Amino acid sequence: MAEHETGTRVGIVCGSRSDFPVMEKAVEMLGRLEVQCELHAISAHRAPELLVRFVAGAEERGIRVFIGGAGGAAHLPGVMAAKTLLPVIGVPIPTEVGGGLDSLLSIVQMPKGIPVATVAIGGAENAALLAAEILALSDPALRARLAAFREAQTQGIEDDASNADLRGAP
Ligand code: RP5
Repeated sequence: MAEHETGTRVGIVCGSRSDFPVMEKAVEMLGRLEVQCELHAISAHRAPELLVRFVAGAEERGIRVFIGGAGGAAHLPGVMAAKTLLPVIGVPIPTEVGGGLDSLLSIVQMPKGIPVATVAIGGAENAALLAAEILALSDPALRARLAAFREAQTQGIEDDASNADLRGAP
């Protein structure tokens, strides 16, 4: 395995342990793709210094992409993005306000200058896939695993019993 394929490459932070059930789906997806990651609960407002410390030290430890998940006034991914030049992917955590619309707008509406690539509310799997696609730009083996994932996903739909009549159809 090439050196760049080993060690933690994705740093996942969420605002609270209560976000873990959503964000663990990102961990699981990255695991399927054999991408090492680490998951932390660090609130941007309750422990801002720790968050900044984590982000500042991450690149030196091999992290190349961040995923930040938060709910409510979800400033965490924006704060992370402000402190790094690595890409940051934001995951709006579902809440009781319109199913997480508060989180979505807080993350997606970053003012210009500091980008956060935002996925759907609760979209932790897509955040992981996007992180893997970014890493795959310089990792052909990971690109191949992503291609295999896509293929299996499509095959699963082809093989679904509801599509039996369509097999072999033009
Ligand atoms: C945010 O507040 C977290 O990201 C979480 O989604 C939300 C609620 O946090 P807890 O009150 O459950 O710690 O900071």
